[in-house]
Amino acid sequence: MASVPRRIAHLDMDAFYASVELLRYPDLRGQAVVIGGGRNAIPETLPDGSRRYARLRDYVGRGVVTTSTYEARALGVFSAMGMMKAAKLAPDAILLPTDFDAYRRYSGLFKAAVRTFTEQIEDRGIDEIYIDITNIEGEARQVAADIKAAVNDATGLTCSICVAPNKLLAKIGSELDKPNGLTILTPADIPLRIWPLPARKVNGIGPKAAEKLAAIGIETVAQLAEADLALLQTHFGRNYAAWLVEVAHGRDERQVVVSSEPKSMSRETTFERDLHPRGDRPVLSEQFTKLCMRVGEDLRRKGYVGRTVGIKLRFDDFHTVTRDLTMTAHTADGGDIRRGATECLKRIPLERRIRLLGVRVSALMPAAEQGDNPAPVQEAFRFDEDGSEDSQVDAHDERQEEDDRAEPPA
Ligand code: DCP
Ligand code: MG
Repeated sequence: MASVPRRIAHLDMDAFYASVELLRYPDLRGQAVVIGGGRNAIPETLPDGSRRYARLRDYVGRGVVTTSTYEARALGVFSAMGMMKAAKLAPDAILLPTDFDAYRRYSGLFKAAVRTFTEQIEDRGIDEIYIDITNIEGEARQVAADIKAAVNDATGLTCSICVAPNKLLAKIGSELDKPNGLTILTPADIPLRIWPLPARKVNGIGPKAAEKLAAIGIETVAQLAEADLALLQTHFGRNYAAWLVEVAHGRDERQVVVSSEPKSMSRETTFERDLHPRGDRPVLSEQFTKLCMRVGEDLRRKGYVGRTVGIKLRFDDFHTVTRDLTMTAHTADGGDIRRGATECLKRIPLERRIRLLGVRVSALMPAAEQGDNPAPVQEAFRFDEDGSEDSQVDAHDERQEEDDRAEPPA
């Protein structure tokens, strides 16, 4: 029984961080602009209202380019390039600082715009998603055009979309006509549009694999498609070799994995040795602060704020106690989290050595949906009272929320 062919779209925002900055500084449109400076790259507003921007040539330091406008790319300046090297190629390019909060906000806006079409969305990071548009009425080209228009209405930004039979081809395709691309790939397009590409354009063929392929004379996807399976197996093992052959023919059965909103984010630490609540106070205090700060970073990185703070303590007898506190406002600030967590801690009698300490923030919502709520204020932490003795304790963190960046081959 033949199933309906799938229509999978990959959407990737164009020069994302740079494009968000251009919304704020429209006078920079058409210019070579590089994102990646620190505070000293903040533009200065002059008395006449005009702005003075930092130039790449004046940059000193070890920073790297986060992204650049297409005008800067034309001069050879790309993501991850050292800023000093970039300055040699494009000394007149304008340098702006990064503002992750703004990028996260726009990320939330474009994703919300796509969600008005379908919930079948797989989040792949701040500026890209897969969308299963199989069940959306209309020609693929029209659906993609409608999505692009909705994204532009919501954000003022352009994106590139490819619609293909699977995720593999859609991902490769969204880069083919950047910026502002709208690409349709069918199986018939594979020889013409996919095979001429360098093998490393395939998501899952990293720099190392590309290098190994080159060493056996395989530079393009076409050459990979023609390669002898036995040869690939000797160099890459059975699984990866089989996967290479599949992708070279544009085959990929992976589903769009609809990302569910996380319910909570947490960090916890099991100590190398059980810690005494008073004798080891400085270490406990330090670890406690670290966990709170990390959870705050996790929340900010993923674009969430949370309202309920919880802690978990496991004692040396493995007895585990948790306490929760709901705060007056949502936050992603490590200091706020620590104040909330401190209140929780006060409600646990500390009579035994501590084996594990964990901090969790729940009742999450996307930071993009947060209004201008004031941050909650609470009191100080009781491990903090005094103590300067040092203690050799190595802790390891267990990330409970996993990154999903890599696309695992086969
Ligand atoms: N980014 C980063 N470090 C990198 C690459 C990218 O911090 N090495 C950030 C900045 C980008 C954003 O992630 O704006 C999205 O990455 P993309 O690879 O999609 O790059 P752009 O959106 O900037 O450009 P393109 O138009 O090629 O998609
Ligand atoms: Mg992009």
